[in-house]
Amino acid sequence: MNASKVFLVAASMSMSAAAIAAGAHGGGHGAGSGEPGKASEAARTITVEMYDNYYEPEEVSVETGETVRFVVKNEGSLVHEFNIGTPSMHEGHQKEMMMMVEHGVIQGGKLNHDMMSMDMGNGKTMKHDDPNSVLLEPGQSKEVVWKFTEKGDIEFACNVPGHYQAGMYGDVNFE
Ligand SMILES: [Cu+2]
Repeated sequence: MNASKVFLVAASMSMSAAAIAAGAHGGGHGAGSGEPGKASEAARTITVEMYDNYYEPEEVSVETGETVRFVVKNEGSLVHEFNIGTPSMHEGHQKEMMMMVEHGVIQGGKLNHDMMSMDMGNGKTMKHDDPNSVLLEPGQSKEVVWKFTEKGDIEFACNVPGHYQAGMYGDVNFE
């Protein structure tokens, strides 16, 4: 085998590995940022406080493969979200959140729970119960247990309309 052939084989191998990785990322909500974690596997708890419109802490550091229990508290006066995802996932979710505001599900500092469980006519609801996020009224507190399966461009963000744009997001740094 000459040198150029070796290079071709190596290139096609790395390309197929990339294609497999891309395929694994093509799944549903939460794909690309990790997966729901088991509380029993979380070695660490990070408390995240939400204010109008920022997080405390502003960023977190995790290890690849680590499961973290986030205790999220809304200390602000508006409804806020804590959502773990890639920037493009957040962008997509912001459209859904805009719809929630338009339908009166999110009303400033309140959530309309009746409206959230109402059938939107296609068998879907605006329940907002994805494992990678919580949507909280002022004073509420909930947990998100998340496993950071691989290194990536991941942020925690609030996708209530205008909040991300106001700077309500933070980086997940991989050690
Ligand atoms: Cu917010």
